[in-house]
Amino acid sequence: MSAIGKWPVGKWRVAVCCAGVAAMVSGGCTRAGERETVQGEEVAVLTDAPQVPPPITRDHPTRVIVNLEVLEVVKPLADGVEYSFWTFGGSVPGKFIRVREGDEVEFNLNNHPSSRMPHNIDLHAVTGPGGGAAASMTPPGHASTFSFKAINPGLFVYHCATAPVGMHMANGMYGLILVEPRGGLPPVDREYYVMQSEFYTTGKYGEAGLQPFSMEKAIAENPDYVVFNGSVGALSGDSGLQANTGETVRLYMGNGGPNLVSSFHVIGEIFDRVLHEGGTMANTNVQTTLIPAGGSTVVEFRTEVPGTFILVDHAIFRAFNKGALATLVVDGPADTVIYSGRQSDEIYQPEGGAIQSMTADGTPVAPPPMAATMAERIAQGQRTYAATCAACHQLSGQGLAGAFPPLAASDYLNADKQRAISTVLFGLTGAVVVNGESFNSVMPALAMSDAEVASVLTYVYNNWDNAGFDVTPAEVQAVRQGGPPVSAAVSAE
Ligand code: HEC
Ligand SMILES: [Cu+2]
Repeated sequence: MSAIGKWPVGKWRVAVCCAGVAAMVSGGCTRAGERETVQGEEVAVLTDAPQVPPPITRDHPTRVIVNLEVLEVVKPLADGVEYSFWTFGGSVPGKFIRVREGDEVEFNLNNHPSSRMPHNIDLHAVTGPGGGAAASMTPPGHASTFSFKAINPGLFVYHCATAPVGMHMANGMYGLILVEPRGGLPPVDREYYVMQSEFYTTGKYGEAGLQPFSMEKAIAENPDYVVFNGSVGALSGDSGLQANTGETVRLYMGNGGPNLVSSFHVIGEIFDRVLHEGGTMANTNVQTTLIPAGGSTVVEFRTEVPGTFILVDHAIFRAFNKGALATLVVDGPADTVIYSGRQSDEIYQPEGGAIQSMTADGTPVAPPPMAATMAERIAQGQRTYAATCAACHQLSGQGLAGAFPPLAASDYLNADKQRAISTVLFGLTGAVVVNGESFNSVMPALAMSDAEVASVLTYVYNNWDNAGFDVTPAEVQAVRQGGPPVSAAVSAE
């Protein structure tokens, strides 16, 4: 793609030529309050994310007609997971709208006859009560019209504001409208539209089937999914963003919330320029930028080296456990001065390097010497317990209410030695009841040797009013050879 638009680079919305109360955001010299004449009329080009309508090349405001259709659709939220989305234009986020400062916008909101709900729209670009919400309340099979003048330039969120507002937003009703400043934005090679948002489902993350909205989780602000552009993986693999080396990329980023603030970051890139909160102020050389719920930001960067760059919410569990990941693949020749890639890989072994490790493939690293007797196992197990288990189950085995079950006097633990061994070897997920209290969480599989597992469990069994069992390495080995329980994922009790 070649340079977009016709504006001089470097003229970054600074009112250099206007004195006093000049229109700060303008490349031109029109004074604030002074109105340009509206000329002509056109129908707005609307696009689905990640595409953005072409830049506006007009040097005057016009009457822009926006036709936006509300559709309720069932679509994938993740692999095997479906959701009934309420949308502005058929997908999440809603269509991107692009107008120019000073434009008069005639807004037609059409609610498809197949909808079950009335909907409306509150555009943050509107100066007027409710941002147009009351004027645009539209029952299924109806169409409403209102108009507004785009007074302030910037990147604005729009969303449905029909009660219950939170639910309409949580179901996908938000998008972005860009009001370009009079002088336009500096040209770039690529522009993309990305919007972060959360979904609250009755099932856990990844639970298959059509998932209903969970009002309870939404009120608790505890989403199962945090995604870019409406679903897990919407912007990765073949659908990821693309660029070539040496290009400038501009991302129009929105955050539909409904609850969370995004700590937006691109792994391996630095934002050369950020239009803070989608307004006029430009910050430079930024690593991570905040996008408020119901807010936006514009980031720009130059692609210097090829590779895959990952867009994340740097509240990082959202990225790796809830879906907030997208990719930008940059093609082109390498520049080893800017980034060398791996230059060497040698063994590093500091003295006494008995580092506790939880390796991905489960292979234990550097097993400690074998404890021969039960007493030795208890002694050795105490150290392992403090180093590995206490972080979650606490030093005296009392656990943490609501999060980690107790190991002290645990009926679950004492009922079944093999099951306890299996828990440490293979991990445990799903609902378990310990001493009458239920837990439904995840214990990770811990990469430990047979001897370590034997020791730590012998220690646990011989403390805190537990059953006093001895657990030998041979017993652990037998359970290991049997493999993880078939229903490891749904597990126990
Ligand atoms: C990262 C946190 C974490 C660590 C570390 C951890 N556990 Fe757990 N453990 C849990 C959670 C969470 C559960 C409950 C899992 C569920 O809800 O399905 C659990 C359950 C158990 C249970 C069964 C329930 C009970 O209370 O009797 C046993 C036994 C157990 N852990 C032993 C251990 C031992 C021994 C270690 C150390 C070698 C250990 N755990 C390390 C989080 C942890
Ligand atoms: Cu709605």
